[in-house]
Amino acid sequence: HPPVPALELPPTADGFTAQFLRNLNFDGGVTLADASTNDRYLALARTVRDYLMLHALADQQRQAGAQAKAVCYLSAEYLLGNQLDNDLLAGDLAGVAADAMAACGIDLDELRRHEIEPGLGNGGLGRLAACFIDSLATLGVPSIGYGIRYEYGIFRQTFEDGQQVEQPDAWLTLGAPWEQPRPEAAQTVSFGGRTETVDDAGTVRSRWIPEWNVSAVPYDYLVPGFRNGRVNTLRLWRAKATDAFDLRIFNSGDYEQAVRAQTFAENISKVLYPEDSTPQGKELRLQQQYFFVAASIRDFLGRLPEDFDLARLPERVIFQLNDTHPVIAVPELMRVLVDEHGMAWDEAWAVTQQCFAYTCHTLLPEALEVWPVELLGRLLPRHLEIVYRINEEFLAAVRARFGDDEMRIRDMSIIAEFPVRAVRMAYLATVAGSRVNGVAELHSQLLRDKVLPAFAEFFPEKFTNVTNGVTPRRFLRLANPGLSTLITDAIGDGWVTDLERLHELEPLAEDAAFRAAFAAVKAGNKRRLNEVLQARDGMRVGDGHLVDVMVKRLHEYKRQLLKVLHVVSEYEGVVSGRIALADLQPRTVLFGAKAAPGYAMAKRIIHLINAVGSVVNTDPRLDGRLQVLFPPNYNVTLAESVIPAADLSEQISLAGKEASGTGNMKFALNGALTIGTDDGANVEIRELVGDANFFLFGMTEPEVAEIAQAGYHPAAFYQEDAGLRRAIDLIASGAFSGGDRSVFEPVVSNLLYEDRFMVLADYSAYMAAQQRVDAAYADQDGWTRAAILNVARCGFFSSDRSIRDYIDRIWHTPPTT
Ligand code: 26W
Repeated sequence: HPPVPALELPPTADGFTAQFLRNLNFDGGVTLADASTNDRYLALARTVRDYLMLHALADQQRQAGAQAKAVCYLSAEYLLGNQLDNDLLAGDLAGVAADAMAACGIDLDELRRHEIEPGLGNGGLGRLAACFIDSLATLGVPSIGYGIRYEYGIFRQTFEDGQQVEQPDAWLTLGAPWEQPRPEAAQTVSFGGRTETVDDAGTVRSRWIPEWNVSAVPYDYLVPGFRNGRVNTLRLWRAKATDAFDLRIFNSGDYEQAVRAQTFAENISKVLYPEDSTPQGKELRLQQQYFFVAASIRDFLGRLPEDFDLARLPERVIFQLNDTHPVIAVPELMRVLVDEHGMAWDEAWAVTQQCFAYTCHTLLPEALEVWPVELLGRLLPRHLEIVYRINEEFLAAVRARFGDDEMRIRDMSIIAEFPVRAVRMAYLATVAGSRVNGVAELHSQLLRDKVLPAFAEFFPEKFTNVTNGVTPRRFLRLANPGLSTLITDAIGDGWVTDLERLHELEPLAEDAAFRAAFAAVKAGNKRRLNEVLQARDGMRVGDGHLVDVMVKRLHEYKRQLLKVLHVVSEYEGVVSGRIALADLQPRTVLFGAKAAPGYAMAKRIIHLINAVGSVVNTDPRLDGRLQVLFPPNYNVTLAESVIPAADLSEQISLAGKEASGTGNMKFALNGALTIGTDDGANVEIRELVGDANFFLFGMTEPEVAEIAQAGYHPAAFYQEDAGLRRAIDLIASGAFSGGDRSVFEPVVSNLLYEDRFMVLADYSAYMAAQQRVDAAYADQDGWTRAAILNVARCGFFSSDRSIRDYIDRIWHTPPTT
C-alpha cells in the first residue's frame, strides 16, 4: 500500500507529542486548552498504545506463517493493575512521554493517579495470571490469554463504622483506552436445549440442539514484552445479545420482552464473582465459564489453516486451565471435535488429553468446584453426556487395573453422588489433562498425598510442581524505583529479565555504604507510602516505626485473627503495665483485605480490626507507639506503594492451607523480612534466604494433621496461656465495641469452641517469634543486612522462571524469535 506517515521509531518527544495531540483532537475531540484530566489521560493512553501497536504489527508480520505451538492461558480472572506505567516501561517510552507531557504543560503524575486499575480478579489466582502473561511476552512465547471482560470488576471496598461496604467497580465509565474491540471476530456461544440421536451412516451420534445463543465479542489488550519488540494479546470476551436472539422475540411482537432478553444475555459478562475460595454454585457463573472457554476454543481453532488436520492439534496448542473455572473446556473441545468435525471419539479423546493441562490453586476442599448434574444438564446437555462417557471409560480403566473395588470407584468417580449428583471439576481436569500441577513444592506434595491421592496413584506421571512467581517488572522495577536504581548501579540492569542475577548483591550485604544506601531507600519508600496514604485515606505510618504488613484476601485460614491477637496482647500489656512503654518497639501494623460479601465471619474480622485500631490508635497510654492502619480497598495499585515500604511481611496461614502465596514473594524481593509458618512458598523462601533471615514459627503440616486427628480443643490453649486469655477476654469484654459484648461474641466463641484454623494453637509460638522480630529490629544494621540478603536470594521467584518451568515440564512450547 502507499506509504503512510508512521510514528517514528525509536520514539522521540516530538513524535510522541504530535501523536498525543492528534489523539486528543481527533479521538477525543478537544483542544489541549480545553482538555480535562480525563481527556488528557485517554489521549496519553492511546498514544502509548499506538507505539505498542507498531511493535504488535511488526511482531505479527514476523510470526505470520510460523507453525509454532502456542499456549492458550484460560483464566476467568486477570488482576492486571494499572496499564500506563507498565506499558511505558515495556515500550521504553517513559522518557519521551515525560518530555512530551512537559512540553504540553501537563502533569504526568496527575494522569498516573487518574487511572483506574482493571480489577478483573479476586486475589492470588488472578494476579498470577497477570504476571504470567507479562512473562510469556517477555520470554517471547507464542501465547494468548483468554478471559472475560467484566463490566464490573472486584467491588470497591469502603468502611462504615468499621464495617465493610461494597460499591460497584464501574471501571469502564470514563473510557477504556487500552482495549480494542474486535466485533468482526465475535463468536456465537450456545446454551440450553436438548440432545437428539441421529443415525449417521450406521453410527449413532448425539447432537446438541441448543435453545439460545449469545454473541461473544472480543476486546483485545496488548501485552508487551519488556523491551523486546514482542507484543502478545490478552483477549477478553464480552457478552452481547445476538440478532437472532432479539429477532425471535421481536417477531413475537413483545418489545419489552425483547429488551429484557437482551439484558439477560449481556448479564453473562456483567460482574466478577467476588467469592475467592468458596464456590456458590450459581448458574450465571457456569454460564460465564462456558461462555468464555467456548468462545476461546473457537477463536483459537479459527486461527489454524483451513485444511488443518485436527488430529495434529496438540502440535499447535496447549490450553492451560487456571484452576477448575475453565474446565468445561474439556467436554467442549470433545464436542467440537466429535460432533462438529466428525472425529472418532477415541481419537478426539487422545487429542483432548494432550491439549489440556490443569493447575490447582487451593487445598481447601470447599474450594473445589462441583456442578450439580441437574444444572449442567439444563444448561449444557450435550456436555453432560460427554462427561458421563468420559467418566464411564475412566472408571472402566480403573476397574481394569484395580478390580471391582467399589470404594475406590466411588472415590474416583468424576460424578459425586452426595449431597446431590454433581460433576467434580478437579477430577475431570485431572483425568483429561496431560499434567496436573500445584503452585509450590509443599502444595504439590499435599495435592498428591491429600487432595488427589487416588489419581496420583493412577496417573503418577501427570503430577508435577511449578512454584509460582511474580513479575520483577511491575513488582520491583516499577514499584520500587529507589531500590531498582540502587541495584542497577551495583550490578547493571540485566536483573530485570534475569532475576537470578540479584545474587550478585550478596557481597554488598557486608558493605556498610551499601547498607546505608539500602536503608535510605526503605526510608524513602515509607515517605512515599505516607504521601499515598495521606492523600487516599488521611493515614500515615509512624516515624521510625517498624512497618508490619498483612495484605491479602480476608480468610480465616490466612489467620488475620492471629495478627489481631498479637496487637491486642501488646496493647493489653502496655495498658496493664506489664510492658513498659519505653520497651515497646514502635510499630505500625498495616492491614489490607477484602472479604467476600457473603462471608460473614470474614466481615466480622474486618470489623474487629477496625475496632481494635480505633481504640489502640487513640489511647494516650500508647502514645502513638502502636498504630493499626487499615486503608480500605486494597488493590494492585496500593500494593505497589505498600510492599516497598514494608519491614515485616506477615505470612501466617495455618500450615497446609495456603497453596503458595505470591505476596510473600513480592515482600521478600523488596527487602521485607518474613514472619511466617511452614506453608506454601514460605518454605521455599526460607530455604533460599536462610533461617537467619526469616522468622519461622508455628506447627508444621504433619503436626497440624496430628492434632486434628487427635481432636483439637482450642479452649485448652485459652485455659493454659494467661497472655492469650487476657487478649481474648479483652475482646470479649467489649473493650473494642463500646462495652457491647455481643458485637464480637461470634468471633470469640468461634475461636474458643471451633477455631478451624488453629489460631490458638499457634498463638504462643507467634508471640515468641514477634519478640525475636523486635530484638532483631533493634539492631538496625543487622536488619538491613538480612533485608539485602532477602533481595539477593529471591531471584528464583521471578514469574519468568515459573514460565520456563511450565515450558519444560508441561507445555513444551519454545520461545520464538
Ligand atoms: C469461588 C470459587 C473459587 C475457588 C478457588 C474462586 C477462587 C479460587 C482460587 C483458587 C483462590 C486463589 O486465588 N488461590 C490462590 O492462588 C494463588 C496463586 O496460585 C496462590 O498463591 C494462593 O496461595 C492461593 O490461595
